[in-house]
Amino acid sequence: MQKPSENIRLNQVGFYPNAVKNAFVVGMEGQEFSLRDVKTNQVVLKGKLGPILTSPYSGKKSRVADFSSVQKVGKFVLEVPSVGVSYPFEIKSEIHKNVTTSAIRGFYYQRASVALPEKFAGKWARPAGHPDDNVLIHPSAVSEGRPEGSAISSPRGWYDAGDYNKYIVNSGVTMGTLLSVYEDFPVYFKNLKTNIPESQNAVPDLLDEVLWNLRWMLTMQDPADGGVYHKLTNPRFDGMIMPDACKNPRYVVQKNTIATLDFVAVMAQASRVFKAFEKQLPGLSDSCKVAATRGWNWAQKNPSILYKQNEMNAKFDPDVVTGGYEDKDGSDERIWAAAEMYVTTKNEDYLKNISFETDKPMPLPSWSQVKALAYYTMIRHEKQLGPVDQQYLRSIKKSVTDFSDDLLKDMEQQPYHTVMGKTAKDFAWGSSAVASNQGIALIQAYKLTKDKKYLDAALGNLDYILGRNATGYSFLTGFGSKQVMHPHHRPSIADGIVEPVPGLLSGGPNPGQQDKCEGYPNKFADESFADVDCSYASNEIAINWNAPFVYLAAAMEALSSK
Ligand code: 9MR
Ligand code: 9MR
Repeated sequence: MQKPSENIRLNQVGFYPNAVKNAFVVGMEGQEFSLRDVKTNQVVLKGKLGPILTSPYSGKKSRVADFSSVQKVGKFVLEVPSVGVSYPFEIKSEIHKNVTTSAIRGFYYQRASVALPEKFAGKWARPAGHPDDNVLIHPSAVSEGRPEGSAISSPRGWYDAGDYNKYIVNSGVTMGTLLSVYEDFPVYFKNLKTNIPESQNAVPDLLDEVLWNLRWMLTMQDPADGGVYHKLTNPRFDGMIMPDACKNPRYVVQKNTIATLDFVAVMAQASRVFKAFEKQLPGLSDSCKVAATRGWNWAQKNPSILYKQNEMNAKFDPDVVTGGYEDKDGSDERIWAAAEMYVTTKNEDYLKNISFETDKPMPLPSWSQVKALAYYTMIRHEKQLGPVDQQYLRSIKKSVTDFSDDLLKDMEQQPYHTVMGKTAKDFAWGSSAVASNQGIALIQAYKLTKDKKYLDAALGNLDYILGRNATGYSFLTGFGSKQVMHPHHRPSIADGIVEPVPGLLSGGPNPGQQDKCEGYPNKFADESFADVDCSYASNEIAINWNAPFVYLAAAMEALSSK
């Protein structure tokens, strides 16, 4: 068979039978396309390419091949005379099931303090690393009963990203997103198995995975006063070595308001979710609520302690130069924590002095911006909220649908007909998470309106991540014909295995190119991606990117099975 052309861009995994199905042909060659069934060699559809579209970043031309009318299950290729043939792809139900389970398993591979046996990790099995049972109190973090140089035990948790540190702020948005996909689609997760050590127990696998990080987070709260440490970290990043080879000392550093509020929100939400598993996990829900309440009280007493790494390093030794996650504005974390506390406890005091700020446009979630998570939670639990809440709810719902309507505007003029990439700021560090979080907002709008246009656009962003984009890559490791092979991910670099650890979402195009790596094709925002392992600015993986991807893929699976 002909070698596939890189100029035909499409979801390299495939399509649901009754979904919109688009491929994009880059360049001006060709006029017509045909869809061929690989097994029977029959052409099942002939069509014409759509009007010329132009990338606002590179000026490159593209045209759509719309084969939505083909609902036949099977394996296909798209052929465009004088361009070539596409990568093969499938049309079938549950097309993103493996993508979903693999992306959840991505978290399993990020587990700290435990060995990953072959039974669960396959050829990526590895010994335990970072036991974190002797973590030093950094001088920035001393408190009553925890003097400098004393040690605590703070095992488990997920490695944040390509590095091996564990950061509370980034755990916040990650856990909030994973708990939310569970709350939004509990039936879907009830029987979804991901082949992890806990798969045989009576708790859904997604929640078992979440527990691995939840139990770590609980150890990050200072028992003396309820404040929460910013991170558990080396002073400087480990080398490009396997977890078990890492021997650097680890510290917990400075408690602060934003980390504490993120912790509060997660614990309040977890308390709600795990309430239903009281039999399997006795006391957990209550422990989470107690931890959340203590954290909330600490944050009330300490409303504006910010984490500023350079200032900390000027005062204390050793210097800490790992990921900063320095957020200067805690107002959104306060809104999120308040909303989660309120929904869990039904105590209206938590909403005192809280404005949902719906007069401003809804901001997309990220590690430093969590206001929308509060909106989603209020909407999700609307039936349990009292009549006083209806006024908030109306404006919150409007924020979500307004945001989504803005996303949809001019979508058909975009070079890949995706909402992702309409504005240059979409191509931030971790742009794959921008695409995923846009997808979540659209799914929220769909849930509110039942208007399928939002769902189609969300699926378009999933297509974007799996290959319908200006780079031609599928950004989830292990999936697609043109795969990411060299993510900035220490185990993938150090394990001697050709394939990277699967189920991890690469950051994606980022014209900032802060890593100054060689390998970027150019500076165009939508193409600024380098599949080289030095490229932490475009090709790292991170838990806060995997989580919204899990949400998007799982939601599409759950909603398309209806
Ligand atoms: O590996 C680190 C990655 O996780 C971070 O995102 C990135 C930016 O903070 O830093 C990486 O570490 C690099 C460090 O910043 C500079 N020296 C080389 C390190 C490995 O590439
Ligand atoms: O995702 C973070 C991005 O928004 C920041 O611009 C960048 C530089 O501060 O840091 C990213 O987070 C990294 C963290 O600091 C350390 N672990 C790896 C994270 C992903 O690159």
